[in-house]
Formats: sequence, C-alpha cells, structure tokens
Amino acid sequence: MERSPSSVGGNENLNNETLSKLSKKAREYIIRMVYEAKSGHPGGSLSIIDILIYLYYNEMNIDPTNQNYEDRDRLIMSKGHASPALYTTLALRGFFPQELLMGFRKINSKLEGHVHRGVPGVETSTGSLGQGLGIGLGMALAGRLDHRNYRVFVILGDGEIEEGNVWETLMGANKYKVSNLIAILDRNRVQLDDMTENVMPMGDIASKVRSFGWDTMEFNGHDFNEIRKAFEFANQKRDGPVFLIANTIKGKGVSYMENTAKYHGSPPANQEEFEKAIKEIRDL
Ligand SMILES: Cc1ncc(C[n+]2csc(CCOP(=O)(O)OP(=O)(O)O)c2C)c(N)n1
Repeated sequence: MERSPSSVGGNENLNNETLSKLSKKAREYIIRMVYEAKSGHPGGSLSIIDILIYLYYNEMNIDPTNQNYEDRDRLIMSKGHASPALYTTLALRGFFPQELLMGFRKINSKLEGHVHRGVPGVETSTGSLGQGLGIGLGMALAGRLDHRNYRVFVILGDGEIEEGNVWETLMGANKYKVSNLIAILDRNRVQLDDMTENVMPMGDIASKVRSFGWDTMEFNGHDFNEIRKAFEFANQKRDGPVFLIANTIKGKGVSYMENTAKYHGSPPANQEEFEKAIKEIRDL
C-alpha cells in the first residue's frame, strides 16, 4: 500500500520555535505531575517528549474535535510508563482539558500511572513492555484489509526491545510487508536500574533491524530539524515497515536527571529538586 498522509485531521505545521515552546511547557507538566503524585517516570518521558510534540502537531493526521474518525493515524506508546509524556501531549493538543493532568496517579482520575485506553486519544493500554509493536502490526494489517489510509506509529524503549516478542513482530511485519507501520525507538541508553548496555548489550540495533527487512534511519530525537527529516524519510514510498532510531537523552532538560537510571521511576526527591527542575526547564 502506498503511504500517503491524507489531508484530513490536524497537521499544524508549526515552526521549530513554536515546537520548542510546546516542549518546554510539556516538560514542566511532566515534572509537576510526577512531583504532585510523588511517583511516576520522568526520565523516559523527558527523552521522548520532543518527538511526541512533533508527531501530534506536525505529522499525524488527527482531529481532537473528532477523535475517533476511522482514518486517523494511530500512536501506541509501547513503553507505557512514559504516560506523563503522552498524557501531556494529548492535553496540550486538545484531546482533554489540561487541568486533568494534575490528577495523574490519583484515585478517581482516569490518568493511571501506565498508559490507559480510557484516556481520550489513547489507542491502547500499555505498560507490560514488548507488546505495543505486535498490537501496532495488527492495527496496520487491519487498516490494509479495510482499505484505510492511516499509519500506525509505535514508540519503543531501548530497554523494552530486549523482549523477545518485539523481534517476533519485526519478522511478522516484514513477512506481511506493511508499509503503514512506523516504529520509533527511544534510544536513551538507560533502562530501569542501569545502562542498557550492561543489562543486555544490543550491539548495532540498526543493522539488526535492517537484517529483519525493515528500512531504518538514525537521528537526534531532540532536534526538530532532524525529527522532521526522519519523518520525511518514513513517508517515502516503500513496500515495507520503517524503524526510526532516535538518539535521545534520558531525563533531557533537567541536569540531575540526565543519563541516569535514578530518575527512571522517581520524581524530584524534595521541593529543592522540584524547583531546580522547573527553573532549568524554563531556562532551556
Ligand atoms: C514485561 C515487563 N518487564 C519489566 C517491566 C518493568 N520495567 C518498567 S520500565 C523498565 C525499563 C524500560 O527501559 P526502556 O525501555 O529503555 O525505557 P525508557 O528508558 O525509555 O524509559 C522495566 C524493565 C515491565 N514494565 N514490563
């Protein structure tokens, strides 16, 4: 199937400056949400937020005023612990009121700690790592069978791809030659409690994935020019799936969170840390 983004939906085509402002706002929300909840995952949320902002504002065919229209592009946040990043992006984009963000992880809020389908704009629940790509392949195949023109974007963590079922899906997507499936790897090199290289050395991920029949491209996941080029690459006419490898920094934007596993699943430890994080984000 030829991949041709339709004009339906809400591509805003924002410039880099506006995208950066939105990312800063989102980073601040991420910190506020996990600090207020006294739990949650800031590190892997801060590493993926620039890409999410780009996708939801400039790339995906979506319509916050008609959220479930059949031809909308789908996004699966397979690393479901990065819920603060996805929820914030959806709220900023108008899928639900921003005031609801501060209910994150609280009783009676829909904003559960791991990405939850009850939240407007969320396509599928995630959190058990390794499952999102398979779900994405199913959605991509369904789109093809239904003669729909939508694309499916799946965001994976580099710790997550240690899961074997990811590699089963890499094979399956090649077998079925799905051209409407785009995987995005958040290559921040840190896992839950250590560097990914120490937990499971992955070697050259791009050449491994290419050997499974996917087209690949590596880019800087915090540079909007490079993010734009990566999705231009993904949109080229092709007859198979695409795997984009985003080189990112875990905890990006908050100095004491960067490149460390300590803030994978911990909020700022006290008011001082919280204020430092907010100040650093505002100074970005
Ligand atoms: C099947 C499964 N095993 C283990 C976990 C626990 N866990 C949660 S996050 C995480 C690390 C994920 O690392 P990565 O994919 O690199 O995420 P990121 O650094 O981008 O946050 C682990 C092991 C889980 N959620 N699901």
